[in-house]
Amino acid sequence: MARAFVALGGNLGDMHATLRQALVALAALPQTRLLAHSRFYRTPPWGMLEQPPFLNAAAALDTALTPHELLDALLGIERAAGRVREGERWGPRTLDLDLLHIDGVRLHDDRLTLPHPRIAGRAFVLLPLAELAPDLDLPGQGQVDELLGALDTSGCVPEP
Ligand code: PH2
Ligand code: MG
Ligand code: MG
Repeated sequence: MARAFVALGGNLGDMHATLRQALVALAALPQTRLLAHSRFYRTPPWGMLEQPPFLNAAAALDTALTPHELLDALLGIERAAGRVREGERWGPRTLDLDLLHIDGVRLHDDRLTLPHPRIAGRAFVLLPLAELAPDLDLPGQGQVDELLGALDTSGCVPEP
């Protein structure tokens, strides 16, 4: 089993229902245990500004799936949530599941880079991740709570 961290996000449709359903789907993955999830945060759009606010969260898993098996499983959950892969990069989506990190794994190929290369600088990823693993060291980027400390998080609001 390896500890894995996944970012959840979406800004179309009923995002609360979509994120809750995604957590149920993560918990149901084979050879996998959902350990914890963060609160849900309403966050300002990053990258492409002219789109609705996002709902973001993070989850911690223990899994015996390989990194690519886990990636394929995440893509399957996105598709089941009605994700259509077209339109602009960083544009609106019903559900985005990004594999952030797997303990002990560094890899780079045409499908997957681990750790996810763009965690640093993204409050919408680091804020929920810091609830689960503030001390986590992301090889090549830094420690989660230190990366978060360098950012302005004032636009990110946890849902009650
Ligand atoms: N995802 C993106 C682009 N911009 N902004 C926020 N706030 N949250 C996201 O999850 C997000 C984004 C592409 O994956
Ligand atoms: Mg993403
Ligand atoms: Mg993605």
